[in-house]
Amino acid sequence: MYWLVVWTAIVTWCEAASKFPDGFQFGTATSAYQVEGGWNASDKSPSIWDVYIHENPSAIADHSTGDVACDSYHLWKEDISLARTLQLNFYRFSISWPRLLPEGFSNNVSEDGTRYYNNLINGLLTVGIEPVVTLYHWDLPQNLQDLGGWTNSKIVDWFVAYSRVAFTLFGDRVKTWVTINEPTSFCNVGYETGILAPGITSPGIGEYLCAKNALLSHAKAYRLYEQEFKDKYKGQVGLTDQHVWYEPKTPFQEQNAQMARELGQLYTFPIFSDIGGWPPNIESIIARNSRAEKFSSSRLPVFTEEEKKLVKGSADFCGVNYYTSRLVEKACHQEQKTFWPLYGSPELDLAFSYNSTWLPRYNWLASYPPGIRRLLKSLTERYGNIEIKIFENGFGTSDASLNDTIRVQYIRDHLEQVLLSITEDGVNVTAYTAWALIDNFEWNSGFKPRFGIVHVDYNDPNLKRTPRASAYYYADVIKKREI
Ligand code: GBH
Repeated sequence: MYWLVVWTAIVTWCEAASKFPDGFQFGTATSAYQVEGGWNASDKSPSIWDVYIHENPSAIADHSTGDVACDSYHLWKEDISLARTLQLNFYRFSISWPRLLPEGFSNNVSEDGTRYYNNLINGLLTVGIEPVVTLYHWDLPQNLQDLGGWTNSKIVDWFVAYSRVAFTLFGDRVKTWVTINEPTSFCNVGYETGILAPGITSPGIGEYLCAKNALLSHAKAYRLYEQEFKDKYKGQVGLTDQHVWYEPKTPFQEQNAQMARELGQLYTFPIFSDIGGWPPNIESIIARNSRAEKFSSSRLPVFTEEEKKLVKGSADFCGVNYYTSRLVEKACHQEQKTFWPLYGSPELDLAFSYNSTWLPRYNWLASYPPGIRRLLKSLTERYGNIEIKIFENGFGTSDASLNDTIRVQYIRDHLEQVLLSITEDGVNVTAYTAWALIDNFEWNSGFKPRFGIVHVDYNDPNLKRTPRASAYYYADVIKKREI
């Protein structure tokens, strides 16, 4: 009898330990430029990606473009039926700003763009899948870039006007809005190093102008929803950023690792900290560097008290895109024209690398599942019991095969750590998103990296989609709600 009780307890405990809590949501993601194609369909105007890629074909590894990509502009029904086969709880996609607003401004709303996103949203809802909509996943209307894009503070008004159109048109059905995807990435590669569209090289300046404007744009869109839509529609609005977990390369580098984590909070601290504004030690280091370089004021634009208040608390959840971790050490004053969160910070004079045991590795992506748990724990320790949604996690391979055991393992191992965050660390994480639903255009790496749990045959004129082993695995996780 006694043993029976113990046995039952163990079995129940094991079940509980491997089960995701009720309400935990599983999804997959894509973004407009990476899958849609239809770059000049109907009245759509060019985005910065259309222009950048047509003018700089050699900036892309395989000289490909997103002109057609996965042609989801025409094949959206197939994407929905894949999402349905997998029984996803949600599908995260992004709206192409210049498809919805061909002039970038809200004076002219495209009928074709409206129809396209209505079809997608309604199609998903019909098969019981929640649409999660990102407003900005890097495809700015080119005419707004001609006016300075994210470095012009007017972008705040333009973005809020765009958000208003989207909330008005789709808010009755879309309950989860992601304002901006990975400001850490696009402000750096777009306006600092210039390695991705719009290709502006402005070291130490461009990224920070973009950073402040992106935060204000997000916050004002959040406040707009809060004031005019929330009562009616009861949705959630937040931002999702790329998070890299930083560990010290040697025990002596602990402080440097902490500084890297601090810089990694550039977009999170202003929203979730009690005091608001930039992380104070980062703000003072940049001010000090700027003075040493003889600038008359800090290269990092300050927040007024009013702006701090606007941004502080402007999110219903904290979106986390996690792929990889890095080891941190002090650098020797190297000139860097690389993507900061992955390769090093010239501002802090830090160099990043990976541990050789973090396998598998593909390009910049070294798999380190414990990193996601440590990251989630540190966010929770820092900001309290905030709701966290993992809006991207995935692995790229150059191997296009359907039997993607590497990806199955990657997803399984990361899900395991997410579950431990919930059961052991008490982290309030409520969603997991596999990047990506389908293979797609991987920015400057072109079509070579395969991130899809579903294979896309780019040689087939119909761009045939075929689920990989990882898709079947993920569908099974969703069905059983356990790993
Ligand atoms: C995310 O970026 C994006 O949100 C998504 O669109 C993308 O497809 C996905 O992850 C997979 O990459 O490293 O110097 O060659 C993650 C961060 C930013 C990593 C761009 C690759 C390319 C510049 N990515 N970066 S570099």
